[in-house]
Amino acid sequence: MTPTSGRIPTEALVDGQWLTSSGTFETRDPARDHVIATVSSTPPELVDRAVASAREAFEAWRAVPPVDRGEILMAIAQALTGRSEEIARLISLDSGKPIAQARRDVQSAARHFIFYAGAVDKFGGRELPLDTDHVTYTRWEPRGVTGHITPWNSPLSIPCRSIAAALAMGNSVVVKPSELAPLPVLALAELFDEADRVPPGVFNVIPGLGATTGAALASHPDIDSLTFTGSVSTGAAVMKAAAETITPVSLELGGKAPQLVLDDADLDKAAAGCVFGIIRNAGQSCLAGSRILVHASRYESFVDALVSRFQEIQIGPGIEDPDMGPLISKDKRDQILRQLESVEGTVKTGGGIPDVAPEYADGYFIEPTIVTDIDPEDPVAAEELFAPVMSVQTFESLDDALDRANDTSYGLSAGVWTSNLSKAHHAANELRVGSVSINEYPVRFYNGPHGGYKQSGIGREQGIEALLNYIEIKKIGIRL
Ligand code: TXE
Repeated sequence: MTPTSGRIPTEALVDGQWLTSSGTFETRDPARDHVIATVSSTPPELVDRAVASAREAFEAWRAVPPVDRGEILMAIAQALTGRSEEIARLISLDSGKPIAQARRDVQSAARHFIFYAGAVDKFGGRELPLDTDHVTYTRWEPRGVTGHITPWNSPLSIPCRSIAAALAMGNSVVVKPSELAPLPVLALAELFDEADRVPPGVFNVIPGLGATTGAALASHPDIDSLTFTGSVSTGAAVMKAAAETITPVSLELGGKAPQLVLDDADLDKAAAGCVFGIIRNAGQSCLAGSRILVHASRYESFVDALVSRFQEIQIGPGIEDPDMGPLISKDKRDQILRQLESVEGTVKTGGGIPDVAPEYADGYFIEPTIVTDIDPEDPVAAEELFAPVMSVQTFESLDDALDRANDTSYGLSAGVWTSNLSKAHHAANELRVGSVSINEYPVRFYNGPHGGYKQSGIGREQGIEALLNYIEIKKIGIRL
């Protein structure tokens, strides 16, 4: 199957040139275990060139008037929208995402460009009232060369949210997409390459493996900021590398989102929302609602409702738009199956490999799984699995539910299901997470800040708040 009508770039884009490397890696279709493309693995010397070209281009880009930068970003949004179906198919094929969710990934990516295109001439420094003998003010200035290390689960919208913000503020970009689904960012690179008015070197893409290309970017001494989305352990490694040169980092890491189903919740809506919250992208989302906490009085009926919904979930290749596609890799699927075999709890439904059409028999599919009676310390209940696996536990009171919800090293997201406004607000205030969704899960909005408490990260991406990741603030005082 040809995922796009045009060329799929597989090389690095450095200083406006497509460059191959002798080393390569393969990216696979998770629904078939087929190689889709062989991609250049950018060696450290070429990472150096990419950073050097971004350094040189930065001087030209920062001098472009903000309103012109906005027009250029808007043109990228239009180019993305113009090729949205083709790119959505590429996302679905490379990451396994159902095509409807892949289309949404392209739409979100375009919206990030539109949002930051509109922000360029609306935000900046301020005058600070001091006295009549001075004029004092602040300026927002771009940081310089920004590095972006991005994941595969939303392989276009996650890179675009930080790339668009960085470019809007006048920074140049070097992005390393995940080796597990690098093609969508390479398609974006093609749009940048074709765009008018983007100086070469402003936008560079260096595909490659995390341990080599990623590590070379994270430890590069001439990077002025690093944005990373991925696992907690790799986030910690990136932060350590950045510490050597005091490079600021923005980290969006994992989650283990609780969903609190209170005794007054609409159980039907809560069951539908909890199911969507875990099967969306096959649970491979930092927002995945994997810890269901349900009031003891509703426990049995709620578990029954979840189980019957799980048994209706259609599983298949993303490109055929099922409810749920495959996991990203065979290793990951097999690791989850092993964890479910040894879980201290009851597997109510799922726990195995589903039946799929024979041509997809080698795909990395897994059944959506519910585990009850689980030890809260069991890794299935406590750790981010990045799979369509939920645990269901009970609570007796709202305070009990909030204590359990907060009893984790993660703090990215939580859901609350209730018909009581006071309880909803109380829960929203007490949950130690970066985003709370009430009576829908997850409530997603591209224009609000996204990030986590505790080990779920540092800083926020998206929205106006994210602009602070991509500026230095200078204060200036003048004696009159
Ligand atoms: O993540 P990694 P992986 C979580 C999720 C998932 C787990 C592993 O739990 O199961 O992480 O996924 C690059 N220096 N999330 O292996 O390793 C790598 O090439 C610099 C949560 O994909 O964190 C890729 O581009 N870079 C999540 C990126 O880091 C390195 C999204 C992420 O890879 C590197 C994805 C290194 N030493 C996974 N090693 C979310 N928050 O949404 C790897 N990389």
